[in-house]
Amino acid sequence: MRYGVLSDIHANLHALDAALAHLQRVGVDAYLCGGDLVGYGPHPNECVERIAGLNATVVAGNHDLIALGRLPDDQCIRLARESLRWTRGVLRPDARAYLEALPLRADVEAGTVALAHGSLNDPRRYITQPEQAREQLAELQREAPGARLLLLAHTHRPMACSLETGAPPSPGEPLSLPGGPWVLNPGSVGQSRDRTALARFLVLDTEAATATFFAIPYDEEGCRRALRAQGLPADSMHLRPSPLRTCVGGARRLARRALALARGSSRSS
Ligand SMILES: [Mn+2]
Repeated sequence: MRYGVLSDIHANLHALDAALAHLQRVGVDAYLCGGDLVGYGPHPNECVERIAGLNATVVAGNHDLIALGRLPDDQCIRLARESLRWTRGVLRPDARAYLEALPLRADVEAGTVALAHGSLNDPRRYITQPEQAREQLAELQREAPGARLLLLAHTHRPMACSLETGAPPSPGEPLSLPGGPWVLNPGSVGQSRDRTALARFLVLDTEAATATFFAIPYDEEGCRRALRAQGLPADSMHLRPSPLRTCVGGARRLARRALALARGSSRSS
């Protein structure tokens, strides 16, 4: 089976339609969605309707749960809180009912592929580091020994990590998934956190055992116009890395590397 894997759509219909058109061109048999259909963007009802129309296997994301009032919004940045308040006000009963019915976790292909939003047991947890991904794989193998793939979302950053490798995936090139298990994260369709706004998603081919990541441009101006028309901040669809955030992130990475080096040398001494 060839699956189109989408997540973190965040009510960005312009990005979602570009992603779906691309997936239709490359050809997929079914769709998987890792949640966060709503929040930040101007088209929550339309995005829910699109995903519902795909007959996709979908799990709930933290933004979906906050929009439904099933999770508190105290861990959100102000932009997210305000946009979720707006989302709650405009969500139609049919879209709400669709989101209400979403599970936190789904298994496909006879339990060989697991799908969750943040981590296996917590839609709010960020799995950003290879070591965290490997802990998730160990947990997955304990509870579902037949599982070969864990599809996660939430970080808005693409990830392909196995027990042996954690190299960032290059868009457009099929990555072969020998052995396994693997954690894959397609990145976000509707809210880039990179320098440029791109819709990210992937194609998972379970017969060929490959994953192909995509990062494509879309009509971001159209999305900005729609945000303005709703009185929402026009940059909600693109959280650029701030110099401060980049700096803090860089310092954290350096500290982690130093710690790993120190551990390595203490083991060898
Ligand atoms: Mn998200």
